[in-house]
Order: sequence, then structure tokens, then C-alpha cells
Amino acid sequence: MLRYLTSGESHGKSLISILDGIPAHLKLSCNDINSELSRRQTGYGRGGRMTIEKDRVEIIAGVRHGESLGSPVTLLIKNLDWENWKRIMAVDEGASGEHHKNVAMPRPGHADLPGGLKYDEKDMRNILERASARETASRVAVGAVCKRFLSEFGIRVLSWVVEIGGIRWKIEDGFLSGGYKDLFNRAEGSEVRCPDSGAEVKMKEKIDEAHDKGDSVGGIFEVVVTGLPPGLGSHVHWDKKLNARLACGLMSIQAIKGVEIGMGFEVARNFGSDVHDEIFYGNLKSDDSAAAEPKIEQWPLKTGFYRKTNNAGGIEGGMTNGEPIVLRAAMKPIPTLMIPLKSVNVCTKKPFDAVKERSDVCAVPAASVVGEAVTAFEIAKVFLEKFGGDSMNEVKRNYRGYLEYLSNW
Ligand code: EPS
Repeated sequence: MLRYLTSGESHGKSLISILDGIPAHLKLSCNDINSELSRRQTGYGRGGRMTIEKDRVEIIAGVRHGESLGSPVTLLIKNLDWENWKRIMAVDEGASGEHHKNVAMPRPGHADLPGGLKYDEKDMRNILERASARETASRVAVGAVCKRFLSEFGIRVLSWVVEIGGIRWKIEDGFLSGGYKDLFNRAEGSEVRCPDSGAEVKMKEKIDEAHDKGDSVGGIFEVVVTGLPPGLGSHVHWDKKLNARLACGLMSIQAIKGVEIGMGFEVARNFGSDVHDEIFYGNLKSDDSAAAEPKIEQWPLKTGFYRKTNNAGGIEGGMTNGEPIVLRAAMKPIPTLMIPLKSVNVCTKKPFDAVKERSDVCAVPAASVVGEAVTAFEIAKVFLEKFGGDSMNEVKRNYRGYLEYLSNW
């Protein structure tokens, strides 16, 4: 079973993740992970912290001579800001000096108050340090290994931003003719990860407006997985349903408040005949609709069944149906505001303004990269459940056998 743990505080010494269950002989280098870490650090609207951190991974265990060993893969990312915080965040008792940077005024929308009540912490720095989205660097490192694994089977996980602060861009508005890869390439060249440069300008204006007001903005990103076989996940039990597992992964990202799959909430507003994707059989269609991402030559997915629409977002009955998976996640505006909201000092119980911490105005582009990572983990996990083996060759044999079976079904 593929599983992972992350550990580390935002201003602590470093972040550590342990990923267990990667088969032996997966080619893996620090560069595979560092390129993903850099992608997460970009984006218009980030705060001062991103000028301090230059996230780089050190592979501590689980890899030898450029290949996985089948043992847990341990990944370490240093927090460069630790140098400025080592007294405040010191491990030793009484070593932090007089300046503790205590947090007594909880921020509405943050983990501060519920965490303080739950863990009996009047200094809510002890909550916010771990609640911080700094932890998502660990998840991107784990996701990068999962992406490396999936790429061996022609499976790609892509993302872009579709909305920031109420400024929307929809796939239907254009650009799909070049396929998902083209959308992704456009997003990679955009400071807000939006494939449409017109919408990008307006999104940046919205972020500037929030910045000037001391406010923050949220938004929506979309994650697409291509190259999938049908039959990952299952209808037989709640915890085997892939849609549920993907939703859980996305909802576990800091500040995510909602997830949609395919047509999402719109399914509830339409007739069944407008929602369900009709089934066709024959050669793969050659039009440019949502499912038209070319299949990878090395792993030909030939069932003969296809759809002309993908309102289901690639999942029916908790299983992949062979079309691309399409997910969207909504991120709330970051709760740290420079014009703080009303709060209460938890020690004196007197009204106060919420604490002001250095923070981001908008982190939706970064969240989109994190969305890819958690999706890659869930897909790699479900893939290994079906085709699992101790070595890459064994997994490939299993997958090849399944594809052969499918082509004769
Ligand atoms: C975060 C607050 C900010 C962000 C941070 C998440 O950090 P700081 O308090 O040090 O300014 O920059 O994000 C990261 C450090 C990161 O690597 O993404 C928060 O409170 O969630």
C-alpha cells in the first residue's frame, strides 16, 4: 500500500516526508522533485517568505544510484527562514529568550482558535506553525515521486487556475482545441497559472486590489489526469471509490473548502439527458472534445469504447472510465489580513484585532500545483492497488497483462 507522512513546522528547521510503497527500480533524482518544488513557489500574490525560501530536496533514504530500493523514500526540505526563527522555535526548554512571537489574538478563518481550544494552547503559534500551508512543500515532494512513477505508464497530472477573486475563465471559453497539454503549457507560462492571458490580466488586477486594501483573495483551480485505463478504484465499498479518495486528498489541502468532479454541482441543475456521457464504440474519435488527449504509444489503451463528452469527469461508479479525470477545488481567501478582522485576546478575553502575520495575498496558483501532487499520490496509490508489485518490472508486467485483456474484451 502506498502511504505517506509529513512532519515539520512552518518556521522549524526543516520539513520531512516519508513515502512508503514505491516499488524498486523507479528512476528518481533530486531534480525530478526540485522542479516540482520550484513550480509551487511561483505565482502572483505570494508574500515575502517566498523570497527567503528556495526549496530543494535532499533524499535521505530509499534511493541508491538513481533508483528506488523499495524501502521508504525519505525526503528533507530545509526551511531557510529557520535561521531567523531558531530562538523563537527552539526545541530546548527556555532557549527561546524573551521574544517568543506569541499569538494570543486568533485569526478568523484560521486554525488558531479551534486548535488552541483543542490542544490547550494559549500561545496559538503552537497551532499555526503546523497548520501553515508551508507543509504543502512536503506534499509536492511526495507528489513529484508519484508523478515520476505514473509517467512510466504514460499517465500525466496537469493543472491550471480557472478563477481568482471572482474573475473566471472556463475551458469552454476556448483553447481546448490544442488539447490539455497545450492548456497546461499556457498555464506554466502564466503568473497566475491561467491559460487565458486576458483573464490573467484581470486576475492580477484583483490580486493588486486585495493587496492595496490589506485584504486577500481565493479562487478555483482545475486538475486533469490523462492516459488512464478504465477500472481504477471500485464501486464495491465506500473507501474504494476513487472520486471519494480524490475529494479527500484535495479537501486536505490547506484552505480548500469545496471540490467538484467533472460537471460538478451543475449536474444538479440539468436533466439526466444533458448530464450523462453517451457511450460509443469504434476507433478512437479524432475530434477535439475533452477526452481527445492522445493516448501514449507505449501503453495503448484500446477498449474501443469512448465518449464525446466528459461531464462525469472520467469517473463513473467510483471507477475510472478511461476518459481524463477532471477535478476542481475552491480555495478560500487566506485568513491572515493586513486590515485584521475582529477577534478576542484569549488570555484577557478582551476584544482585539486579530494577529497580523506576514502572509500571501493569493496562493491559488501554488495550491493548483499542490492539487496536482495530492492527485498524483491518490492515482499512484490506486494504480498500485490494482497492478502492484515489488519492482517496476513486476508492475509493468501486471499492467501490460491488463491492457492486453482489455483490448480483447
Ligand atoms: C502561510 C504563511 C506564509 C506563507 C506560507 C503559508 O508564511 P510566513 O508566515 O512565513 O510569511 O508564505 O507559505 C509558505 C511558507 C510556503 O512555502 O508556501 C500560512 O500561514 O499558511
